[in-house]
Amino acid sequence: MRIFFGLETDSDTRRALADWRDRYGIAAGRAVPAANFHITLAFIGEVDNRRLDTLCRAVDALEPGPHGGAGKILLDQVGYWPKPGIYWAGPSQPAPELAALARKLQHVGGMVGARLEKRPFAPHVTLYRGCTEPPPAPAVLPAITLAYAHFTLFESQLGRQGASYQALEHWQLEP
Ligand code: 3AM
Repeated sequence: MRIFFGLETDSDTRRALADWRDRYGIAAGRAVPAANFHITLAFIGEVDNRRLDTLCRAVDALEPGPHGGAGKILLDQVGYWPKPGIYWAGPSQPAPELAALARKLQHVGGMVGARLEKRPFAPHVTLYRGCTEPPPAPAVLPAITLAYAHFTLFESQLGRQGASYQALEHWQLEP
């Protein structure tokens, strides 16, 4: 199975992002279904059940402190990355706690064979895929707060309708 760690979005955040996208964030590409909105922390890739179990137990064994705490990030900017062809919403301010968590999860992923991500962590919610042209600058930027109190291990299933994500396991973050 194909897996990654990420932050889920709650229904209010999903709705706010979808509303902003409908009004201001139009792009020539495939709109990601709001149910799929998430922030990837660490992409792991293909694992079998044994590696999945090893990975989960290694995350369990992380000290509670280093998981960092629950927090919030303000999604107040948008961007376009031509190589993956995605248009996204993300924070304009650095999110050091989240970056530390992402690094830790990437490191744990390395134990089951995941490739280490060389690019710096850039938290983002993908709004459109398959954008071959830069989207027009929006008239109004988003200002949407995503609060998080846990992180999630997702399975990504690729179907005819595109990807769908199943939450396999959650880990709480300190309040
Ligand atoms: O969070 P976003 O939408 O940017 O593009 C995939 C998606 O990113 C990315 O992992 C997230 C959940 O599927 N992804 C897919 N394959 C990848 C790979 N080989 C990858 N990220 C890094 N390396």
